[in-house]
Amino acid sequence: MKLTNAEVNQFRKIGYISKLIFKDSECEFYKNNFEKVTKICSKIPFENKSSDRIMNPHFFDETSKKILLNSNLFNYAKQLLNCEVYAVQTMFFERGSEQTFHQDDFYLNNTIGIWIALDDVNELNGSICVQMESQKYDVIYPETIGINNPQDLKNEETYADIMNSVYVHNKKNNELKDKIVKLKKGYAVILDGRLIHWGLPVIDKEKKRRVIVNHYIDAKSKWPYINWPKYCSNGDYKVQNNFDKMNLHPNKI
Ligand SMILES: O=C(O)CCC(=O)C(=O)O
Repeated sequence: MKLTNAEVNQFRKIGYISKLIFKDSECEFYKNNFEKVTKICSKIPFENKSSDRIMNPHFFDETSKKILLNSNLFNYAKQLLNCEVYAVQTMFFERGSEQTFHQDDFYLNNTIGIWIALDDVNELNGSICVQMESQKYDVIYPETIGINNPQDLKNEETYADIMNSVYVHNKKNNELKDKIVKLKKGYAVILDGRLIHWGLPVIDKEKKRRVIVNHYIDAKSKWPYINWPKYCSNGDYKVQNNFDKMNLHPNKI
């Protein structure tokens, strides 16, 4: 399947689109799967676990890999980046992350993110928010601010401060507006890697909001991570050094 011209134009204009990806029954199937994945992850001593998400479940979970390699999603990324792509990252969130302002291109060079809601998402359970059209203005790359390894979490505070100023500048000087992402389950937002977005506060802490995020990059993107595989659409992968399926955030460069 391909995106329509109207969808592509909308994406170019505001930096994102929403799109139906999964039927209700598929959402239920995936939620069950990720309940199992979460249990596995809590019991097994994976390296580099994150506290607010499961990083790269496709390393060990076949269902996550199938979602990453879903041909429609691959094709959307190809169409929007207008080049050959690799699938590189999956993330599973059980709850909102409340992550600060960021652009995914900081972490993954020239990327498309596909953020898929398995539950209805809104302000209550901590959806994300986007700054519309911010993909047309300043983009902060690691090299712009002298950061060698963007995946090294010790740089997060410096990066968050800088992104805060970019967001405020865009709002004041370019009059950019925020948009809260509210989706019915099964829908996704497809995000330009340069679009500023963030995790909203979770108002109802009891409420889960299960979300899967896939990332695709331009096949010519910089890729300094020597132990992190890049997947082709047929499931073959390339890795420079060694793919260790137990290391969920292989950030060595
Ligand atoms: O879902 C979230 O809370 C944050 C996810 C996000 O911003 C991202 O995937 O880049």
